[in-house]
Parts: sequence; structure tokens; C-alpha cells
Amino acid sequence: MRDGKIVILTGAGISAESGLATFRDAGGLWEHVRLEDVATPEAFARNPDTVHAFYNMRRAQAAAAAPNAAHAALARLQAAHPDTVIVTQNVDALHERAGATVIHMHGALAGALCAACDHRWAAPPEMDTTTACPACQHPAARPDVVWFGEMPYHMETIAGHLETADLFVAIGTSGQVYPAAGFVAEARRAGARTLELNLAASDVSAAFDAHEVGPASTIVPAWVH
Ligand code: BV8
Repeated sequence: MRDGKIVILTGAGISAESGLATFRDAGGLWEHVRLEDVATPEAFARNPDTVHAFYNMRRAQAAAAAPNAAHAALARLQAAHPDTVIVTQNVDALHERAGATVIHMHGALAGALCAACDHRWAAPPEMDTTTACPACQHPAARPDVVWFGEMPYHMETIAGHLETADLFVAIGTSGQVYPAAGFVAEARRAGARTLELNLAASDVSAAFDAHEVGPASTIVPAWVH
């Protein structure tokens, strides 16, 4: 399959069959905890222990998970067509562990960030309010993930890729979180064809030219073949 430059956006659905809970499906993360209590800077300022516990749990689950056939298929596609860009909203490392190079627009569980001096380092398996920054020793370490109300990472780079995409593909995302949910509109404006690979209709399905419905570990390898 040769579609010119392909830009792919993945969400929690691509990791669901690796055993990692999505956010908004039945049994999802937001059924057990309010995003306002664990995924905003205000929540971290208010109750860092609760936020650290949430990300420690997710870091452990992500470390115990394995990439599935969908992650492997995207890594194969990128190896065959190195101009393929994969932007992920996910904070797990399953794309990298399948051999792909990805842009983590919402950060990564593997990263720690110092809220005092902006130093970044590899997160320990468990973080808490005694985890000090190795550069400035300030105990203000936080997970290096993008919370609601914070600017996602690499937005200019991503905008450049959306401008030059021939095909934009969204995989395993509900299209409810911006600015990622707006990428399909940006790609269309730039003249790209658009394809959604998802288990169910998303909030932005109408914006896509084509759709494949099914579990990612089945429909992504079939699409990549
Ligand atoms: C910002 C990291 C501004 C942490 C996350 C308009 C424009 C801009 C912003 C906004 C806007 N309107 C509202 C906002 C604010 C907000 C927002 O979008 N709110 C929503 C709730 C309305 N956006 C923000 O705050 C963003 N920041 O805009 O900053 C700014 C400007 C200037 C200066 C400073 C700031 C930041 C958003 C990032 C928040 N962080 N995560 C963490 O992971 O804990 S977002 C969170 O939701 C996850 O990261 C996830 O990536 C993201 C999206 O969820 P999905 O990945 O789509 O997962 P979901 O469960 O929803 O859906 C799963 C899908 O998979 C489903 O469709 C399902 O059918 C499918 N599926 C399930 N199983 C399978 C499957 N598909 C295939 N196979 C399967 N087996």
C-alpha cells in the first residue's frame, strides 16, 4: 500500500487489547476516578499523593503490558515507509516497544518532570512527594504527562505533518479530547484523505472519508497488510 505521506493518530483504543483500560469505554479509567481529581495541575497541587498513586498504578500496568498486533503492524508500516508519522495521545510505551518511533503529544509515564526547574528524567517505577529532582533537589517531581488545561507537546511539529499528509488515519480514539480531536479537520483542510480505524463510531467519525470498524489488533494489520 502506498499512499504518499501517512500521518497516524492513536488513542487508548490501540492499547486496549494489551490489557490497558481506555478512558471512556465501559469499565474505563474515568468510571473509577474523576479526571478533575487526577489529570489536572490543580489536582496535583491539591492532592499530589492521589495523583502520584493514579500514575504509579498506570505506570505499573503499562510496564506489565505487551504491544499487540496493531502496534506491531504500525511499526512494520513505518519500517517500510520511514516518512510515516505516528502521533500518540497514549502515555504508555507500547509503540516504542513494538519498534516504532512516535510523537508523544500527551507525554509519557516513563518520564518525570521537575515542576520547579523543568528538568526531565526517567521516572522511577513509583513516584511520590519525596521524589526529588536530580538537578535541583526540589521535591516537586511530577509525571511528565500533559494534563487538562496544559498545552500538549510538539504541536508545531504535528501541525507541519498534518499540512503535508496525503493520508490521515485515526486509530482507537473517541475524538473527545482537543486539540487531538481537531487533527482530522486540519488534515482535510490541507487536502489529505482521511480514514478512521475504531471499535465504534467516535465523536468525529463524520469528518472521515472512510471507516473500518473492529478491534485494532484485527483491523490495523489488515489495513497495513
Ligand atoms: C489544552 C494524558 C490549552 C494524561 C490526557 C478545544 C480546543 C482546545 C482545548 C479544548 C477544547 N475544548 C475543550 C478543551 C479542553 C480539553 C479537552 O479537550 N477537554 C475535553 C474533555 C472536552 N483539552 C485540554 O485541556 C488539552 N489542553 O487544550 O490546552 C492551552 C492552550 C494554551 C496554553 C495552555 C493550554 C490537553 C488534553 C490532554 C489531557 N491529557 N492524557 C493521562 O493519560 O492520564 S487526555 C486523555 O484523553 C488521554 O490521554 C487520551 O489520550 C485522551 C483521549 O482519549 P482516547 O485516547 O480517545 O481514549 P477514550 O477512552 O476516550 O476512547 C477510546 C476509543 O477507543 C473509543 O473510541 C473506543 O471505541 C475505541 N476502542 C476501544 N477498544 C478498542 C477501540 N478501538 C479499537 N480497538 C479496540 N480494541
